[in-house]
Amino acid sequence: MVVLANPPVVDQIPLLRSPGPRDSFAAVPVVDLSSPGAARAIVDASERFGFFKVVNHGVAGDTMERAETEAVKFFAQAQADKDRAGPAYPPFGYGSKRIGLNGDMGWLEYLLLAVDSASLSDACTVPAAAAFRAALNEYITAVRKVAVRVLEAMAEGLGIAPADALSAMVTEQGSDQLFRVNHYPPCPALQGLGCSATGFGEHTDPQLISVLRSNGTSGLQIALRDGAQWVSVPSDRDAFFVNVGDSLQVLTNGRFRSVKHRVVTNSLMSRVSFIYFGGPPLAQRIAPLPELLGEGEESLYREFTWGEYKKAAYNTRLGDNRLAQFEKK
Ligand code: GA4
Repeated sequence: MVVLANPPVVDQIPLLRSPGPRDSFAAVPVVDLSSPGAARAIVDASERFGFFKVVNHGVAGDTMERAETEAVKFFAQAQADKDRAGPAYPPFGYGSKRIGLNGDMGWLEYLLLAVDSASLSDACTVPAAAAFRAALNEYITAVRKVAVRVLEAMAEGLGIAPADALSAMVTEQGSDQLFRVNHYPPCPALQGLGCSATGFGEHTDPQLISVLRSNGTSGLQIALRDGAQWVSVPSDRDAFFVNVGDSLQVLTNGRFRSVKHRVVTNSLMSRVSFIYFGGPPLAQRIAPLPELLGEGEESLYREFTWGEYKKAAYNTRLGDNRLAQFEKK
């Protein structure tokens, strides 16, 4: 038995086996967004993994750096000052360790923010600092363009018309876009013990796609073969990582898979990540696109709206299979 001199404060947070070098996902699909083969590569990666990395995306390094610098400053504040920007529920703001409404915990603190059009919603008064807001708005405008290009490439690769059939869902008036800034502080108490604190437990994202960028600290892992194997994704601060979400799995009738992922904390270094979640308006019907249904092929899912799915999602635990209740038996 291991007896710790100073028991860590991680007692409510599940531990995970620390990733070793052999768990690294060297084969993460890389999509060059500026190349003519991007559409094909995106469809291929979305079918195989529901996950890929995007390079040559055209977003200036400065835009990413500024947002990161401001985020680091925000999280470096005294706890009492950060708490004034909370709670995260309802509906938006700063949160620490608690994820969702049903008891999930992770070794992180975060900002959960609403996006209107291409910037933070005015209704979302957090963060208050003008420099941080400006940096986030610049970043959000840029990352949203990447999301739109990826969704347009998906439509092209899938042979769906019009070109904005998917991207319009996340850009039209009333689209339910979210933005999240996560800070995973190091967890030195577990150093050398062969296990790490769970930063963000395993889950799939409910939206169409999520676009993530992190600093140079790794920690993101994705599940291969429906969870039979977890692999760590080497960090790349110059790239974006795209996850297929549950809604896109349904829109493609299961052809694209929403990828299970999680974050493991580092024992020595902070991880900071930004995630843009592209969701549709609440009234959007989520059902397979007719062009993607073969002759006589039926939807694998009961019909629902994004609003219904979102409501159901907030009644689940993070690791639950949220689509299961919408599958046709
Ligand atoms: C996962 C993806 C996004 O981070 C998120 C998360 C949301 C939350 O943190 O409030 C949820 C989670 C996420 C899915 C199930 C519910 C809702 C926590 C939770 C237990 C913002 C989202 O949209 O869904």
